[in-house]
Amino acid sequence: MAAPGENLRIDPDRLWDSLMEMAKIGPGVAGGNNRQTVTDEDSEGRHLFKRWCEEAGMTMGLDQMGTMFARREGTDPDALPVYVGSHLDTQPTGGKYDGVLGVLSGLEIIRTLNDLGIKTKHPIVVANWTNEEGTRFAPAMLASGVFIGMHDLDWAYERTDAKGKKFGDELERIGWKGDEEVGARKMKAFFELHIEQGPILEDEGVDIGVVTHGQGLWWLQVTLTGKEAHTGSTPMPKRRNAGLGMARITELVHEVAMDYQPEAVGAVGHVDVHPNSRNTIPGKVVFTIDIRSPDEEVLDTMRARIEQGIATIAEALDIGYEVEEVGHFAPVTFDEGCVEAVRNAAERLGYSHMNVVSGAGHDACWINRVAPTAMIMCPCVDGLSHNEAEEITKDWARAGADVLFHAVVETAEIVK
Ligand code: HGY
Ligand code: MN
Ligand code: MN
Repeated sequence: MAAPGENLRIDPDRLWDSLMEMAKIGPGVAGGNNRQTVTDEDSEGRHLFKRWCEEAGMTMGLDQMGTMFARREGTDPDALPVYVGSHLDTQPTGGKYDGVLGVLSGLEIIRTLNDLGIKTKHPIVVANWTNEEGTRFAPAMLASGVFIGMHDLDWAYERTDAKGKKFGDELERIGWKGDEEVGARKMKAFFELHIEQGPILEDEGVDIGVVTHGQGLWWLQVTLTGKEAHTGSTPMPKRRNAGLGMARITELVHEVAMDYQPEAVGAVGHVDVHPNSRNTIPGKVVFTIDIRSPDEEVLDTMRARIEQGIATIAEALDIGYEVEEVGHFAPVTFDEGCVEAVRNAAERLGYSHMNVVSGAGHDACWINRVAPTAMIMCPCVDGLSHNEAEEITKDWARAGADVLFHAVVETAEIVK
C-alpha cells in the first residue's frame, strides 16, 4: 500500500481548541475533569461529539452499550472500515486528555480529510467507547469488553455503582442506549492514540510511543469483616479491626509489587470503610487491589502471594475475608502489521519514537482480540494522569495525531 504523502498533517490548533471545548464539560475542581461514565456530564460530552461529527458529514451509530461510532464513507462501501478512537469518560479527578485525545484526534483526521478533499477506499469510523475507566462501574473497558464477548450484555447492565445505581438504568436514563447489537461490527483495523500516563517518553525526550505490548491486570475486591466496637473503651487485645487488616494488606500489595518492579506495579485505590466513624473500630472494609505486569507468570505469582498474605493477616487479626475477581485481562501483544504502520508513520513524519509497553489498560487491549490493533502514545507532563493537573503540550498532541493520521489513512488506502 502506498503510504500517504509526506505533507498530510492535521490542524493542531483546531484539535487543541476541540480539546479545550470538551474540557469545559464536566469540569473538576482543580482544572481537570469529572465526566464520569453515564452521568449527565457524560451525556453532554456525547452530544457535543455527535454535533461535531455530524458537522463533519459523518453518520452516527450507537450500540446497546452506548458506544458511539461516527462513520465517514469510503469509496468502497463494502470494504471493512478502519476504526480509530478511545473514550470520553473520565476519572473523578481526571485530566483533559486521558481518552479524549484519542477520540478528538480521530475526529481531526476526518476534518482534515474533508479539508483536503481526500477520499479513502475503506470507510473510517471514529469510536467513543463507553465506560473505559471502570471507576464508577467496574470493570474498566466495560463496553469494549462486551464488544469482544468477554462480558455478557446483561451482566454489564447489572453493574452497580457506590449508590446502588445500575449501569443499564443509568445508560437508559441519559438517553444513550442504542439498538445496535454490540460486537456486530467488523473492523479492518483499530488504532488508538492515548497519552502515556507515565514518565518514560518525556524523560527520554521522545515524541511518539510505538506501543508493542500492554501489561496484564488483576482487580481483586477484598471484603474484611471484623467487629464494630468503641475505639476508647475496647482493650487492644479484644479488637477485631478490619481497618487494620486493610492497612496491612495495602502494605503487602506494595511490598509484593516492589519485589517485581519496575515492570510490575500494585496499589489499593478504592476503599469503603464501615461505619467510617471517628470513634468506632471499623467492622467492615471493602477495597480493591490493582496489580499489573506485562508478564503473565509474574502477575499470577503476585496474586498468589497476596492472597496467601491476606489469609495470614486475617487469621492474625481474627477477621473474616472474601476475595472477588472484579477485573482481569492478560498481557497484550499488539498486531505487528499495525505496529509497523505506526512506526513507519513516525519515521516518515520525522518524529522521534521508541517502543513502549502500555502501563494502563485501554479499549485497544480488548479490541486487539477481534481485529488488528495498535496504539500510539504521546508524552504527558511528569507522566501524570488520573489527576486534574494532567497536562500535555500542543506539539505532543500534534505529533500523536499526525502519526495516527498516517497510520489510519495508510490502512484505509487513499483513492487518487
Ligand atoms: O485502569 C486503567 O488502566 C485505565 O485507565 N482504565
Ligand atoms: Mn484512558
Ligand atoms: Mn484513565
